[in-house]
Amino acid sequence: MGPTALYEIDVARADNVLHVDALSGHERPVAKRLVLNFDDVRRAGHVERVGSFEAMIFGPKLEDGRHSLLFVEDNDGAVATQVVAFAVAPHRCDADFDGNITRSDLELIRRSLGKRVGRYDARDKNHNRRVDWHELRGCAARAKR
Ligand SMILES: [Ca+2]
Ligand SMILES: [Ca+2]
Repeated sequence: MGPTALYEIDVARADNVLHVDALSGHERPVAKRLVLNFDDVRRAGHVERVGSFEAMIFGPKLEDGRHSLLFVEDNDGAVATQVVAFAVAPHRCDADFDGNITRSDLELIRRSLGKRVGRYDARDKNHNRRVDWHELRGCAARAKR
């Protein structure tokens, strides 16, 4: 059995082979990036064991602006059920946490002008824990048209 790991994939530049009868060998594969190796998490002492996780889900947003990400492993009849929680910091300006900076993020930032926010809040581009016009201008410059 290989390591238990979490990868980010990007299908944008990969070839769609859904309706291809046979592969030619020249297809462009999905881009894949290692995000988290659970063996590293275990070696660091954050979990006692790493089994096979059955579920992964985003949990509630944390007060500091990060999102909780939960991994759940059932007991397989032998060991205790395990839930492992991580805190995921969003990309700056990605206020709706969808992986892109668009008009909807700018609208969320605009509606938050003047608000105090948590340390990792995506709306706080300049890390001063307050949403202001600097965020709106800076994030607008990064937004997709
Ligand atoms: Ca977004
Ligand atoms: Ca700020």
